[in-house]
Amino acid sequence: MSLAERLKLKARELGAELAGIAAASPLHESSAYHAWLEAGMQGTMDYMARNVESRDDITAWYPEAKSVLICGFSYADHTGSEGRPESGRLARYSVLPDYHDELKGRLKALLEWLKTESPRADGRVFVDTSPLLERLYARYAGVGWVAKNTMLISPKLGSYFFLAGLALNIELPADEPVADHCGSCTRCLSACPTDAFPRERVLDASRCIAYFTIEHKGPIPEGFREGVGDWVLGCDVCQEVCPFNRFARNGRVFSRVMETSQPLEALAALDEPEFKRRFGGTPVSRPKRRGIIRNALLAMGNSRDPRHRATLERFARDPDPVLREQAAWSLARLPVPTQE
Ligand code: B12
Ligand code: SF4
Ligand code: SF4
Repeated sequence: MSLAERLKLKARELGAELAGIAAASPLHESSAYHAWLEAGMQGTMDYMARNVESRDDITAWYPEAKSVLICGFSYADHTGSEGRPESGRLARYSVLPDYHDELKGRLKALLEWLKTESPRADGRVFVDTSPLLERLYARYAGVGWVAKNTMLISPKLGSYFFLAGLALNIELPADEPVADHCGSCTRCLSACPTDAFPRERVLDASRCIAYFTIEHKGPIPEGFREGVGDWVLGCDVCQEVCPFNRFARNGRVFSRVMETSQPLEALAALDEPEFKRRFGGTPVSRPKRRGIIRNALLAMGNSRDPRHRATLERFARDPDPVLREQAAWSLARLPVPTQE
């Protein structure tokens, strides 16, 4: 068996459902990324405009790179994420322990294994945060196709998987890219609650619920609040409607540590130590307690449930202007109380 085949096999042994190899060449689709930045679709995610030169050329990040191994790790969980009364929803990826450290550890172990198999081999691990267009390298590695909802979809596994990889200083044979299977389907484009796809394969992140609830620090712009619905962290709508997610399989690396449905009153009542205890070490901690409370107050308004009145009234007097304003907006959406 060739070194490339053994490497992919080892990746599977270490928990990856998918593994493929691409050449470490500059990407052909870089103009799409530059157009995206110029249109301001990154919103307040300023880091997306940094290290521009390496996102579409991995050799600017790791000059010795000759090939790129990309792995896909499933986080599917068939218990789903249906909304419940008085509750908000968390995206599927967020109810697990944070994937960055876990996958970094596995990819490091893979690199160590490779070094023993091929002593001149070396490389760098990347998981999400490195300035690389991971989905496009994954496309060239034959892991899946870049779909109309911009997700990388595997015909065998759907899209509920994380990407992680190795930039390698050795040349390995590249896999064949996977054909585009979206066909005439447009379900994801029409299902998006905030109309975040100006066209297929382009996501205006500054309109996406995942961006608002995770990355955006200030008040969520009024025009989008209704669309955010009951999402408290992230959003899975454009994946839930995708027919390829019927092929999703439960992953071997991650198991959920909490429910996707979380009572809104309990979220709003969290103090800092309790927030850390419940959500520390999971993606839910990313927007911090303040972000989660802002999102929970918004979901309360969208629920129009009068049982949230007392909490919203309390936050309408909060010293934090973002929480105060959000609570006032949500209060105005509750039914007017009837006089006894
Ligand atoms: C910034 C970011 C976000 C932003 C912006 C998302 C976006 N679509 O750009 C926000 C916060 C909104 C976000 C949301 C989510 N994210 Co995110 N995110 C990232 C991050 C860090 C960078 C993405 C990026 O570079 N965006 C810039 C745009 C321009 O790039 P792009 O979407 O890849 O777009 C390219 C294609 O559209 C392509 N293209 C355009 N037209 C055409 C035409 C053809 C024919 C082809 C082939 C290509 C093509 O060119 C573009 C640029 O080169 C990556 C990790 C990484 N380092 O890559 C994770 C990543 C993309 N996110 C991930 C996940 C899981 C999510 C969420 C599902 C989380 C959630 N449940 O809330 C959502 C999904 C939203 C969605 N539909 O994409 C995973 C996706 C795994 C997968 N199977 O695809 C990644 C890869 C993280 C990881 N390592 O696992 N995310
Ligand atoms: S994650 Fe949600 S808000 Fe973002 S593009 Fe997909 S459906 Fe739209
Ligand atoms: S819902 Fe349809 S168009 Fe959207 S990504 Fe899935 S197959 Fe492609």
